[in-house]
Amino acid sequence: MRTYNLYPMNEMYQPEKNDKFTFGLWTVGNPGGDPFGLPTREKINPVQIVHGLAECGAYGVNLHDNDLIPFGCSQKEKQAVVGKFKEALKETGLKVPMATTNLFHHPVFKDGAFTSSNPEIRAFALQKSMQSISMGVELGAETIVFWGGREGAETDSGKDPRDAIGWYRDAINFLSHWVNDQGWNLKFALEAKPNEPRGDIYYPTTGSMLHFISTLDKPEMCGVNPEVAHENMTGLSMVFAVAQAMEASKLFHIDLNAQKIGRYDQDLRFGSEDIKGAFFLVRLLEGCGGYPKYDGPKHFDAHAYRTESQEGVWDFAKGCMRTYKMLAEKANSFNNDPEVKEILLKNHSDSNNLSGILSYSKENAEAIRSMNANPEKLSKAGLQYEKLDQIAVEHIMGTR
Ligand SMILES: [Mn+2]
Repeated sequence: MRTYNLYPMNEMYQPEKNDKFTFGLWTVGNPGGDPFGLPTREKINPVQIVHGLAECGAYGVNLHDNDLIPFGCSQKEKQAVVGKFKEALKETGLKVPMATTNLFHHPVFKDGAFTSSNPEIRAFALQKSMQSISMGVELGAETIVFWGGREGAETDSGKDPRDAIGWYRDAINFLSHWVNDQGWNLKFALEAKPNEPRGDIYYPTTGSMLHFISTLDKPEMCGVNPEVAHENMTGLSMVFAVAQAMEASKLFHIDLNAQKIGRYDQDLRFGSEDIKGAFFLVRLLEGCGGYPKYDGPKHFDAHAYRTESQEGVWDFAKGCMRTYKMLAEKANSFNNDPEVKEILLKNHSDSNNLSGILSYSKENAEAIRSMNANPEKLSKAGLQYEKLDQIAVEHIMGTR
């Protein structure tokens, strides 16, 4: 097993293939347009993106169907574009671990795709998803992400949300049965977002997605794709969302970026906001507390500031990966800090050997009922979280 400090300083944070760092075509390919202004840099084509990402040290590239092939293009055009893309993948060794379907850009999806009131549009959304999944399989994708950007409403006068929720379930069930019938071994990763572009979106959080999965025909094939920005938009904890997904063995994919709480979806460079939140997230993903590490792709779903030229886009991409590796190193040093270990050991000690009676049996219920508890004494101890948190800050800042 490699340890970071075996390497000279300047090579310590170089991305490696087994880091499984990935970027979407739409992330480094983002030309800097926003709802108020035109693009600020040239659009680069998918083949150039593949070569650029390979030079940066990324492991893979992800895509929406329409990032690669324009909406409504002919079969012949499609084959030519996909052929060139596959050639670039072969030349660079880049993988396509994840594919997804654009069910939000075209006006036909203005009132939802899987949750459109119009069954004809719901059927078209299925057809587009099937084509997109087929292309993903052709490119080697193992995970299909579903982000329902238009699956929501500005007003609840138009449809009953219970219908919409049911239609979404019908669609995921349909596609999971279809994938199964094709003999493909794919995973579906469902991505939540509270709002934007819709006023409100159904299944607004990772927690609501986790419950939704338990209602599906093939729950074993479905997990979640939490995004830092999406959880933070609601003011919720990304660490808690990811922990719940990991504990349920449902973290199938992850979208790393940064976000100021309560704003529009900023998709900032990973670690550029809330560095302590990013630290505890990386610590979770890298394995801590006796739990294994997450070993799926780590996808940076973010884009460079609008102020940047193409050079700045690659600065952005390298920055995402470098910050992840720096935080992984800091998380490791925090976990191995003797003072951290000592405080945690003390707070978690079971000196009266009580953990055995905390799972239910009739005997344990009787033991709990007749226990001589002393809440006054128990409330006296300070937990030293001030010290623990400061130690975390010192590790992040590099002073410890
Ligand atoms: Mn986002």
